[in-house]
Amino acid sequence: MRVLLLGGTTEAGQMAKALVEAGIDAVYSYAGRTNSPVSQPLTTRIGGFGGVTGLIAYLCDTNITHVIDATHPFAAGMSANAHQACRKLALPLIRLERPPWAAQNGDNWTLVPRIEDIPATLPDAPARVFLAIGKQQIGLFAAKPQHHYVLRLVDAPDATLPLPSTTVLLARGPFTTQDDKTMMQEHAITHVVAKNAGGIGAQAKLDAARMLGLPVIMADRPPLPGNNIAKDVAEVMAWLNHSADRGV
Ligand code: 3Y8
Ligand code: NAP
Repeated sequence: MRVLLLGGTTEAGQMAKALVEAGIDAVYSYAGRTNSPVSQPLTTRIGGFGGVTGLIAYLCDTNITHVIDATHPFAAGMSANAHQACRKLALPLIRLERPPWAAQNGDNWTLVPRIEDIPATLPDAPARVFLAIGKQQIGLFAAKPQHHYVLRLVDAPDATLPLPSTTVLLARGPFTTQDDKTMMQEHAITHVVAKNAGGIGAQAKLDAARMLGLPVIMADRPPLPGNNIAKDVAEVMAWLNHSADRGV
């Protein structure tokens, strides 16, 4: 058995530890999106595969027998490629997916289907918006330049930002509620923008927003292919052991 673990999330790190403990031969894969990703206890490769064809070639060349997609719920491109490549090669694939967040008492959420729909929901009057969606989709908010945006990024932006009024916070999660509450007060945040990542690493901002009575604009997850889904590491390990027993 030789497993490719598509990572980049907290759960992928937990999955890596479980594979090491079980003595299973596995490779951890990062996209190379950040300058110095957290090190993992597995052999690690960094960078794209080169689309579906590149991924198929990689799977064949490295004799991968099982693929675990533990990428972020918004990493839809990687999940689609993994689904296509594994179907083509008839390779077993499972997606480790954490449950989405749900609004609680005291929350003031506006739900939108996609991140692209968020700028339209912002008010016309100038506001102070905490953008906690990373840097890949900041350009969408150029449609509402009247707001001041507080951006939290993993790495410093390598180009000028497409927004006239910004504050950049460099930080890598997981975050704490107290820190996020203090940050929102210090920056006089009036709106919080998030994507429904689920998990614990990014939840603090929602708890802080609730404590401060701030509105949250929450983008729903993109639809992902495939129906072999595990909600935690134990389910993935049971799937691996079951398929090993069946000799696949
Ligand atoms: C490169 C690996 C671990 C994994 C930690 C989790 C938790 C902290 C919270 C906020 C939200 C955001 C962002 C976020 C979180 C965890 C997890 C998670 C959100 C690292 C990592 C990589 C990335 C990529 C990065 C994206 C960005 C998204 C920042 C490592 C730290 C906003 C998603 O600068 C960029 O281009 C950043 C790009 C994709 C979303 C985006 O579209 O910009 N994650 N994040 C992975 C790779 O190369 O394959 O550097 O160590 C991992 C983590 N980020 O093991 O502890 O599991 O979700 N990551 C979101 O959830 O909304 C921050 O600020 O409140
Ligand atoms: P994406 O849009 O789904 O993928 C774009 C391309 O990046 C993929 O086609 C693939 O390139 C490459 N890629 C993505 N994940 C990869 C991985 N784990 N290993 C190797 N190549 C990978 O991905 P994304 O949303 O930019 O996310 C990139 C990484 O950040 C993923 O590891 C994801 O788990 C992590 N992450 C993302 C978010 C988020 O909000 N999107 C949040 C936290 C962590 P090729 O086509 O060349 O193979």
